[in-house]
Amino acid sequence: MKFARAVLGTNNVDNCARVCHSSTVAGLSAAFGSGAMTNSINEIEEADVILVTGSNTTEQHPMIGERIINATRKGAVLIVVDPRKTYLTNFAKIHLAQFPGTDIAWINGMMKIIVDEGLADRTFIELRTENYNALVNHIAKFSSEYVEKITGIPAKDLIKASRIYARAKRAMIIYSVGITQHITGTDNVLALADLSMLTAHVGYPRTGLNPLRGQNNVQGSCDMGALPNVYSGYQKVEDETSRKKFELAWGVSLPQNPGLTEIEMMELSGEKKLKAMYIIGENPAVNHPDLNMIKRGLENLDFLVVQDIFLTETAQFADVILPGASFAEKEGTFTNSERRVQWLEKALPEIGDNWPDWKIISKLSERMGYKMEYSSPKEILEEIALLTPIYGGIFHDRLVNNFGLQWPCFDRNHEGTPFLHKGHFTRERGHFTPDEFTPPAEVPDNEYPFILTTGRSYYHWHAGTMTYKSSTLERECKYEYIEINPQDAEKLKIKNGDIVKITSRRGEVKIKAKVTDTIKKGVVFLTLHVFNQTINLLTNSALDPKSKIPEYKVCAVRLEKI
Ligand SMILES: Nc1nc2c(c(=O)[nH]1)N[C@H]1C(S)=C(S)[C@@H](COP(=O)(O)OP(=O)(O)OC[C@H]3O[C@@H](n4cnc5c(=O)[nH]c(N)nc54)[C@H](O)[C@@H]3O)O[C@H]1N2
Ligand SMILES: Nc1nc2c(c(=O)[nH]1)N[C@H]1C(S)=C(S)[C@@H](COP(=O)(O)OP(=O)(O)OC[C@H]3O[C@@H](n4cnc5c(=O)[nH]c(N)nc54)[C@H](O)[C@@H]3O)O[C@H]1N2
Ligand SMILES: [Mo]
Repeated sequence: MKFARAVLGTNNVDNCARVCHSSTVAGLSAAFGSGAMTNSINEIEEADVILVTGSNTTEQHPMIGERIINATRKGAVLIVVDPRKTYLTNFAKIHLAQFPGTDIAWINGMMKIIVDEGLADRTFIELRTENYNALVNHIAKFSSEYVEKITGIPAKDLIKASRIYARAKRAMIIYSVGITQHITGTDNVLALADLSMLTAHVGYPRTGLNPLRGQNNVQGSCDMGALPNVYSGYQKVEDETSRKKFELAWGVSLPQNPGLTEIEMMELSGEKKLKAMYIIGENPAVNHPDLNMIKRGLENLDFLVVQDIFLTETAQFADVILPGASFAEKEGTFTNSERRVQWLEKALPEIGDNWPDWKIISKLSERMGYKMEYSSPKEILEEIALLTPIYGGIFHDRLVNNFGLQWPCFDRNHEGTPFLHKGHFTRERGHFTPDEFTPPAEVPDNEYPFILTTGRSYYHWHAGTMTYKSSTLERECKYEYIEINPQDAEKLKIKNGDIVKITSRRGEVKIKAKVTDTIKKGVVFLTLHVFNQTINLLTNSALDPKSKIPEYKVCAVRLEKI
């Protein structure tokens, strides 16, 4: 039953809840009481200032990237904080290039400048927040010079960016997994939340904190409780009233303690302490950190079920493979980054023996002795509305032939919510959380002198399970590269196109070099879609203790030309 709870109503179940934005859910929930994009996507074009950090928006969220560019054409000032010169930096007034893993330092530094220069919004702080004094005491040591030493961001640029952000009437922060995939992921998010509250840049239209979610239905998966500590709508497993409600509705008794996250499960399985796993719509054998550890975990299971639309690398470890139907072969809802629940019609008949995920799960449950008698996703949505206050007014007939509804949408008469925290936060007062700067789990040393940061490119999707099948994409992008700064390349005598061996404490990978000044000196960048190679042999599975997100964005490596 616990598993069924995790996937009810999600159309394309994915693990993104854990690997991309668990820190967002933990961080924003602690600060505001709700962990989601506070504004709507269309509001971006009307902002006065946009601060983008840890998001390569034009490549990874192109529709949103376009709106940011449109905003700058209408006069908005853009600030980009990213270790790489992303395409967006062409439109930015300021680009701050920090070392990966140093975000808390520059955010605390900005807050100190804002407080020292009297740019904090005292009325907002007084009326809507708590714990301000603790924050002010804590940030005192983050002088711009100290921050420059940690981050590599010139003090004068940080001061300039702080003034622009604080003085704006309507300022938005946009971030993605460059912020969350760190051992301090939750603290990074909390620091951004503090920055937005300090300047009253949250709780209004065109003004807020906006995590861009990854997979097409990751927001929906989180909303439906595909996290080990909550039921749908972020109702806590540990909260007795919530639990009793679900027990009553489902006629079973439910566990009182939160479950485990995926990396924790893999580690336990590696130690032979976990016996079976059921993996739906994800491919950990390629996409997850420290792959030798992950493979040990998969191999040591007594029983593994994989449910996917393709025969993945992970499926090679499976005892049973269940063929799911793709998005086009089924109907149901997707919830996007701006909390918008949209209905998708079925476009194709089911191919071969494929079944929609909800049907496979229901039938499996029945065979295991618990009847799940849903006739369609429409009916599942009715159960969601019944048990999930923020989805309380979301029904099939309200979603068809329109653009859907944005939660919270409490009842049938509720129109949905374009922006969050109007008048008050979900938790009444916004909570300032002083955050300590902690270096990444692995920092460069003599043996491994470079910081490796990983991410994606425009052309492919993670392991390429789906995109490697497209000849157009193959034509556009034949190779992936490791990006190296020209000064570093010169020292190592590496030229464009040379094959480079990259070694970390966990593994090695060989790949072509791209010498480019879009990357900061001392830092190298790899995408995770390298055909026939698994770059996650290199990455570190160190976890954020608060959200259990792995530190994909920083590990230490050595480079050799071969
Ligand atoms: N084409 C394509 N689009 C995708 C995907 C895909 O695979 N292909 N995947 C989807 C998914 S699941 C996700 S989660 C999103 C991710 O979307 P993004 O987060 O935009 O993608 P990434 O490339 O992982 O990293 C974003 C940026 O973080 C920067 N960065 C690296 N280290 C740090 C750091 O320490 N601090 C900060 N502030 N920034 C840092 C990188 O330089 C990069 O520009 O993309 C989604 N969209
Ligand atoms: N080094 C490094 N590693 C990373 C990251 C990084 O930045 N750096 N980012 C991490 C992030 S943010 C993410 S989200 C993960 C992505 O990791 P995964 O979620 O493992 O990535 P995908 O390759 O998108 O896998 C999705 C799987 O779902 C299947 N699928 C698609 N539609 C359906 C469906 O309707 N039903 C079923 N049953 N299956 C379906 C696809 O065939 C595919 O095998 O990678 C993480 N790994
Ligand atoms: Mo993601």
